[in-house]
Amino acid sequence: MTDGNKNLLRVLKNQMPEKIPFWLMRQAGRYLPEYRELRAEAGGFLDLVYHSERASEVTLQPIRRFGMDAAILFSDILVIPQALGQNLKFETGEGPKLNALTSQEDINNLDLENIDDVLNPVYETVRLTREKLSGEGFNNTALIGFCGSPWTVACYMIEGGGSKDFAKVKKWAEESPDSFQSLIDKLVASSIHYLSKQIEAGAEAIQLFDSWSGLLDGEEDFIRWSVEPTKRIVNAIKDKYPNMPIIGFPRGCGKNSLLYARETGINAIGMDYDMDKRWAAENLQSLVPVQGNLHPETLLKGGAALEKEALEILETFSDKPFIFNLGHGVIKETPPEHVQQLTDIIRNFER
Ligand code: 1CP
Repeated sequence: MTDGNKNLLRVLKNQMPEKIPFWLMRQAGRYLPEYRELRAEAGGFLDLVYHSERASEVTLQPIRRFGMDAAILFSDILVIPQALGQNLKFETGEGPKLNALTSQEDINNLDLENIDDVLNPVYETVRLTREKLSGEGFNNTALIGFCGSPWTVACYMIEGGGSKDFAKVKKWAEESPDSFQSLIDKLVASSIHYLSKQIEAGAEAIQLFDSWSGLLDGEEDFIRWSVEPTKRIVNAIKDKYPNMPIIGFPRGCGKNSLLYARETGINAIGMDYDMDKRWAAENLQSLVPVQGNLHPETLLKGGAALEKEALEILETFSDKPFIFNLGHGVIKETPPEHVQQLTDIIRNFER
């Protein structure tokens, strides 16, 4: 099978393969015992990310068990801040911790020139994973590369980690938009470089994670900080690689997703679990193929609840190009058997 015929890539070209493709955000991770084992061998999370051989194994683990239609590179959106020179740590049981940016000088000090010194192992992971996918006969599984969208990455860089209200980044963007823009510009440039290198190493599609775009509730802010930077990245990638499909995931942005789908140039849009399915099928899916949006807690529950919601999603979206996914990442307590149950439901579904 030639690569462009993989079911997931066909949907991204707005086609309707017979079977609905699926993958799950955070499909590689702590809910899998084989992941926990490799993670313990590696030491820390970042040791796993920058160890190309182990990272490629982790990427393939869910594919070997469940045969998803996409493997997603095992890395993190925060490797970009680290590559730009910001200190990054993952403490066990907690989220990421960065030395928060607090001044324009901190932004000026971010160094774009040497990011590959840090990121080279990630490109090697992509290359190795692609090689193993075909070596192991996963000829219908596409390899997805990714990065965080500039707004979301900036959120972590300014807050110094996750946050309840993201007050610091909102204040910076509102009170000093030109200064904030200079950070966004650096993130746009580094993302274009980073994605280009992933594509050259073998990524067959790209996903942009804008996990915090929902904080930008006003249309003007949403356009300036989510839509515009995304559009610049999409344009630059499409200039170099015209056929490279790009999925955008503007989480939590509700009806602003229409603006995002119309203006950014992405090929498909990820829907979070709060997205109203009927509304999305009528309004969003007529613009671009959609991906989503099973609630990760329903996957955690399994059983009849899982069957009901999964079938509802399949029935709602299967008339037009559609990729089944979750509305956010797999929860770490999820029993792998529930992922198998979901796999069977999707594979047995006939449109
Ligand atoms: O202990 C562990 O093993 C770490 C848990 C973990 C994992 C498995 C983190 C820490 N990152 C990852 C991998 C990861 N992160 C992937 C790999 C591919 C896959 O999906 O299977 C991807 C695509 C990401 C992307 C990512 N990292 C996002 C965007 C998606 C989302 O969740 O909204 C974000 C926001 C991050 C930051 C991050 N990394 C890790 C955590 C716990 C977080 C969230 C921090 C927070 O907001 O509190």
